[in-house]
Amino acid sequence: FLPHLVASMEEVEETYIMIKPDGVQRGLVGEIISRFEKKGFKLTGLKLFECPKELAEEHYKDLQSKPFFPKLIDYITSGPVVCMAWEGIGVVASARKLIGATNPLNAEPGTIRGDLAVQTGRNVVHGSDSPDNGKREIALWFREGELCTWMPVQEPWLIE
Ligand code: IDP
Ligand code: MG
Repeated sequence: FLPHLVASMEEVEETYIMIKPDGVQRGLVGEIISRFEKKGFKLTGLKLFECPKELAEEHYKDLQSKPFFPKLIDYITSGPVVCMAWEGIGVVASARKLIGATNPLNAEPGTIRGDLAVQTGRNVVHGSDSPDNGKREIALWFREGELCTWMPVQEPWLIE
C-alpha cells in the first residue's frame, strides 16, 4: 500500500525547530534531535548555520518591543544554531509539548527545557507556535533545495 497517503494532507503540519547556540555549545545537538526522531516525526530539513543579525531580528520581530530583545538577538547570533524542519500530524503543538515551557524552571521534567536548561535566556531550543508560523519560519530559514521530500520506511508503523 502507499504509506505516504495514509495521513490526509490536511492533518500534516510542518514546524521550524532550532537548537539555539547554547544547545550547540553544550553538545546537546544529538540529544535534542533524538527526541523528535524517536517521537516519530519526519525530518525534512537540517543544517548548522551562523545566523545573521537581520535574520534573527526578522524571526523574532513580534518581540521587537520587549526589553530583552537586544539580548535575545545577541544570544541567537552568538554562535552556530541547528535549523530543522519537521513534518507530521499535529507536529506544531506536539513539538511545543516536547520542548516545554519558555522558562525552563517551569518546564515539566521529560521536556527538553525541563531536562536540559535552567533559564529563559538560555532555553536551548525554539519551536514554531502555530502552523502558519511553522510555514513562515521554514521559508525564512531555508532556501529552496534545502528541504527534502522523502518517505521514511517506518511510516506505515507510525500512522494507521
Ligand atoms: P518560546 O520560545 O517558548 O516560544 P517566546 O515568548 O516566543 O517563547 O520568546 C522567544 C524567546 O525569547 C524565548 O525562547 C527566550 O529565548 C527569549 N525570551 C522570552 N522571554 C524572555 C525574558 O523574559 N528574558 C529573556 N529572554 C526571553
Ligand atoms: Mg515563541
